[in-house]
Parts: sequence; C-alpha cells; structure tokens
Amino acid sequence: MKHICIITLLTLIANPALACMDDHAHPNSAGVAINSVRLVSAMDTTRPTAMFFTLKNTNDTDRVLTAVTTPACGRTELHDHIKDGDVLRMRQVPNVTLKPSETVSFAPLSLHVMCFEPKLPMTVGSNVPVTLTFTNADDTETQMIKLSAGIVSIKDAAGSPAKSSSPIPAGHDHHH
Ligand SMILES: [Cu+2]
Repeated sequence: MKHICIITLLTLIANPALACMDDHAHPNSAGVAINSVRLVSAMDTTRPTAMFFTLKNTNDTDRVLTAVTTPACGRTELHDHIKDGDVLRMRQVPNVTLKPSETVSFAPLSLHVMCFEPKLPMTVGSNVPVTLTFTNADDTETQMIKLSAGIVSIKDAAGSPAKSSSPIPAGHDHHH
C-alpha cells in the first residue's frame, strides 16, 4: 500500500500540468468556460437591455450556443452587430458556434443576448439566474448550464474578464 502511495505521489510530481488540466479542463458538462456574465440594469420594462459574457470552448469539437434564458427578461434573443455601410446594426442570429479552443466574447457593439421586456427592479450589484444551452455540431447532445449573472450599470457594461469572479462593486454616490 505504501508503495502505491509513493508511486502516485511521484506521478503527480512528475505531471503537475496533467493534474491541473484534470481539475480545470471541464468546468461544466458542456466543456465551455463561462466568465464575466453580466446583465445591464434596465430602467424600464419597455426598453430592451443586454447580457454579455465570455465563452471558451475547452472541447476538441465544436460547441454551439443555442439559447440564453433568464427570469429577469420576458424574452431573449441572440444578437450580433453587422456593418451596414457606416452604421452598425443589430440582427438576430439562431446560434453561435464555438470552434475547439475558441474564445468568444459577447460584448457591447458585438455579439450579445438581447433582453426584451426586462423585469424590474434590476439592482446593480445583485445577481439573477441564467441558463445557457449548448449543443454539439450535429445537435445530438444538449447541455443546459445554470449560473448567475451580475447586474451592472451601463457604464460598466464593457466589463473585463479579470473582474468576473469577484462581486461587482456598487457605484459610490458623490457627496458634498
Ligand atoms: Cu440586440
């Protein structure tokens, strides 16, 4: 028994990278690392708002994001921006494909989740549940990943991956 333990320990020492990859290569059942999930606080229920995040496909095959839903929004759509002459216009896309090892950022003026009929109140610094649905390329496997989105103000919408896992600080009121 002692002998086996020593061998195991030596194996770990010899392959620290392997041990590390085992811990982190599959952050959820979809094999897609999801970071910086944030929903821009809505001011009223009639004006849509947007959700952003960063996705990294850790699989060696394609993964396809097909839907993002949250009870904070009456209805959601996946949107992209396309250049129409000099103007950037939004358009709905049916899904977003992540190539193996590809990182895709949903961000202002780029891909985003459009949140129609936002539910109020949306307090900056609070969290709402969100579900991301992924499939494989031939749509034979579906994974629904549940996590939470932080509510951010419009000025913090661009976000940064470094801030992702820490709580979003509330803005300071100015004082006289
Ligand atoms: Cu949009």
